[in-house]
Amino acid sequence: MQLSRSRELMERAKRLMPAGVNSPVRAFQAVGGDPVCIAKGEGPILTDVDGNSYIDYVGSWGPLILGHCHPDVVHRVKEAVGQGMSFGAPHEGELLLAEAITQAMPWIEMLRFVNSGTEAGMSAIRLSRAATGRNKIVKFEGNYHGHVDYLLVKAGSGVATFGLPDSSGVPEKMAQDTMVVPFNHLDDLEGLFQKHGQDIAAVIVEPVAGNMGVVPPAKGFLTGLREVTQRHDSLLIFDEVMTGFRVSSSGAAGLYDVEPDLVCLGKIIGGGLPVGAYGGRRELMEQVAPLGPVYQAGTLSGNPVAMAAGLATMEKLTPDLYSELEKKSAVLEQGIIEAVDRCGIAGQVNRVGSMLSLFFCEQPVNDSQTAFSTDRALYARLFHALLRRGVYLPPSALESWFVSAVHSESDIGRTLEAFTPALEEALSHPG
Ligand code: HOZ
Repeated sequence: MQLSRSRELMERAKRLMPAGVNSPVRAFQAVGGDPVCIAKGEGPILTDVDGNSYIDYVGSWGPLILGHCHPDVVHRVKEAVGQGMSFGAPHEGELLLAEAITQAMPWIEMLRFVNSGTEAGMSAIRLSRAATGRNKIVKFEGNYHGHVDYLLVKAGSGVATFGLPDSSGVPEKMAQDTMVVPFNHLDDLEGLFQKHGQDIAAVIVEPVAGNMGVVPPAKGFLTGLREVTQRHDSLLIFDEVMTGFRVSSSGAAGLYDVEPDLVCLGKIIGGGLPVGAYGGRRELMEQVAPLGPVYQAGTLSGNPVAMAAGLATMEKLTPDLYSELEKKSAVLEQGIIEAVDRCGIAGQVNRVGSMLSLFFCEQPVNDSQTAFSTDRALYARLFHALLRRGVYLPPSALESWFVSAVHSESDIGRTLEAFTPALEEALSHPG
């Protein structure tokens, strides 16, 4: 495999950007080696600057449910660019996307567009504190809600990948109102509420955890969260940045039939361009400036090009698309389970719709403790063995894989053909 151009570009990039990247997990440190530098994406395929092609299961970390460069999305983006890159003023595109989102998720009566999932989480927390007059928030171990100071506590994604329990540079004071409990352990949450219930503004959760690998909610966990928060007049915030329009046409809230008070969105609603949103019940959202006292703003918020990409993507999300995604993701899951069995090792595939991940361990993975104690070195070797065979997985065992609508049967078939030899290779060169 020729990677000389990738290596040359990464060497130059490392002098100018930390590890040569603009988001930590991309640096491949969790799997070793240097990242491949991407030249283009088309459908389910990524091509690097040396001309190597890969079947892509990262999908830009979730937004690309329609694959790379879907012609209709590209067309609408081009059209929007021709009308102006940014207005800093209201325009029809943001209204149309807001209508599409609120129709699909009726528990979002009003919303505000922002530019990233981090901003969405940060703003939803601010609003929950203002609305309840309380300061404390509860998050779950291994859940990731962006890189705002007080949410970088026992977080997932890169924070977990690099074993940083809390980020340096976050003053203790900033995190003192953040309380953390294990994901899927309702009893611990109950205990916390017994003690601090009257001080807790909100519980924020990834309803399907996707930043410690994929960890589905245990039966009754989400309804339990709803019940406990309601009983204590605290708010329930679903961080659906990853799951929104991914696990179903109405996200995890729709899939599990639990209505949160506030929802954070991102990824798919921007169709591959930078967009986030937070929204929920009208009386809560009416507290956001300028209607209410909760300040939050952004020069590029509701950007017309990003709104066009998001809307073009949303328009393609039909029931058929979700049932096709489910079918192919199930085939992929089954094929991986068979490959793992064939190799005589222990592995678990966790999957919700088109989000999945593979953990090398004996026991079911249902919280951060089980997710963090799997054989990540084996995952790293499998990652490289598959990369050499033209399959691009997330470069960390603690991230979700994403199947897109344009992965064909043959893409899934080629992936599975590569899987057993790749796993055998990974197992034959331990350490
Ligand atoms: N934290 C993101 C995935 N969980 C990674 C984003 C990126 O590296 O682009």
